[in-house]
Amino acid sequence: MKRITRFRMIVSLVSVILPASAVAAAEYTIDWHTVDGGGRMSSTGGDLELSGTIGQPDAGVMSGGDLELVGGFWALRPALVLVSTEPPADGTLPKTQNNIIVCTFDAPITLPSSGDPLAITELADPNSNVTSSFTYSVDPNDTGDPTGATLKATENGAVLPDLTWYHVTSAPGWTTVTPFAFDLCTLRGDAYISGRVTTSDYSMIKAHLGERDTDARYDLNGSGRVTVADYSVVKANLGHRAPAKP
Ligand SMILES: [Ca+2]
Repeated sequence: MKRITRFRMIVSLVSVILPASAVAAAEYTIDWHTVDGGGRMSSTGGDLELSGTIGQPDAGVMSGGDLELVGGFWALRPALVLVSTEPPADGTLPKTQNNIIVCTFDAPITLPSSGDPLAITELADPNSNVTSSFTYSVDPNDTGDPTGATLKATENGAVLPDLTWYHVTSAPGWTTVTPFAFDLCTLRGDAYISGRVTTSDYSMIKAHLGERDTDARYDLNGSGRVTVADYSVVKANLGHRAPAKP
């Protein structure tokens, strides 16, 4: 009797495994696998400690190309981490309209299913809110990042007053990223991120005259193209400095 039962079990297992192998061979292959009996510590007593979870199969995140597998009872998808911003923290937004904020993460991002990914307020007035004054997009191309790990926030026209500090944070609803915060100041004409508008900002424009790039920092009037008209933004704001942070 026992032999028959065991035989039936083997037949059942083979019948489950074969179709799966056929499917895997069609498009994907699994080069190796393990079935582990435990992992993760959880129990201690005196000098003894027991680490174990029954049926814990390979906790962790595995990835290859565009595919990712999160396995095991204990596995959690690690929150993405902000790697850099453009402008950098405490940098300046130089345009008269359509300023751009770019946030680059350590892996491809997914925007929240509802609501904006960032929350933006005036630094001096936490109750203010200009979040909806920006359009947010995952930006796989404009910044030259093919992985989709960048968020681009584009000011909708001319909204932000000049010489004003803003506080930028991840929105509470954007739970797939590690919370972050940084500050920026509007300073029209500061093509060089020097914190002051000087004649050297002219040369930045001159070096890029004629380029069409909506993200360009030296497109100071936010027209989408660098032209001699951008000189006038420098001229109109010469000598301006970013004010001290509130
Ligand atoms: Ca322009």
